[in-house]
Amino acid sequence: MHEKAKRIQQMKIDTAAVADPALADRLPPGQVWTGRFPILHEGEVPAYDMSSWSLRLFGEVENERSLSFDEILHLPQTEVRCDIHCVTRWSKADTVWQGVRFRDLVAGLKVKPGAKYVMIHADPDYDTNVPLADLLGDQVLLAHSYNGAPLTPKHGYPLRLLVPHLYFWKSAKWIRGIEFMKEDRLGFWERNGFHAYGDPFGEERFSGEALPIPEDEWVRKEYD
Ligand SMILES: Nc1nc2c(c(=O)[nH]1)N[C@H]1C(S)=C(S)[C@@H](COP(=O)(O)O)O[C@H]1N2
Ligand SMILES: [Mo]
Repeated sequence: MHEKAKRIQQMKIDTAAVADPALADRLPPGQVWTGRFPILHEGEVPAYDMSSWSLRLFGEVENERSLSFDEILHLPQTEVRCDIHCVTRWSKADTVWQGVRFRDLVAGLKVKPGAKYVMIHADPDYDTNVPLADLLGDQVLLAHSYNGAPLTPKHGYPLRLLVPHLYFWKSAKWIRGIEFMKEDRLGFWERNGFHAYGDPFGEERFSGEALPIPEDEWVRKEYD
């Protein structure tokens, strides 16, 4: 096992799922399972007046538009069960989310053929870039609920992205805009040293030199 993961396991944290050998091949290198749900973000948790909230869809599309929350709830609804993997080394197995598939959301937009990348815009001042092809899969959701209940404010109420196959910083909370782009641009963490793509199984944590994130940092953060 990865040395760092082993040391983390030896810390007295809730790693109930770690002992389950059935999960072993689902754990990316350098990660440790947690039964908790850590809360991580930059800045303050935003508060919303839902009558003025909207999700703006723009850039390389024929039909730019803004959707109200109500319109999103009227799109086809999907449930996704997935593992999630944060670059600060925690992974959580079998999380269950409800929302609208990204591809169902963009179905009516007429995305232009030149659009190859997407910038997800989120509050407060957060953005992250993902290749368009990665967002079209079965498991990519605009999630409004977790375990059948609306997202809590700290986990992204009213709407967050869920891209389970990439590190969890790509799963922006409090999303407000989806921008379709011809060329790739870097988002917030990607400009600050994180990998542009972020495949957990390839351990694509950083774009250059490893950032000095203590391996047990997440254990000291808030969680529920
Ligand atoms: N808007 C916004 N979304 C964000 C972040 C952030 O700072 N701002 N942090 C990301 C990171 S690094 C992680 S690990 C996850 C954490 O989500 P959680 O708090 O629901 O566990 O949110 C991601 N989405
Ligand atoms: Mo993260």
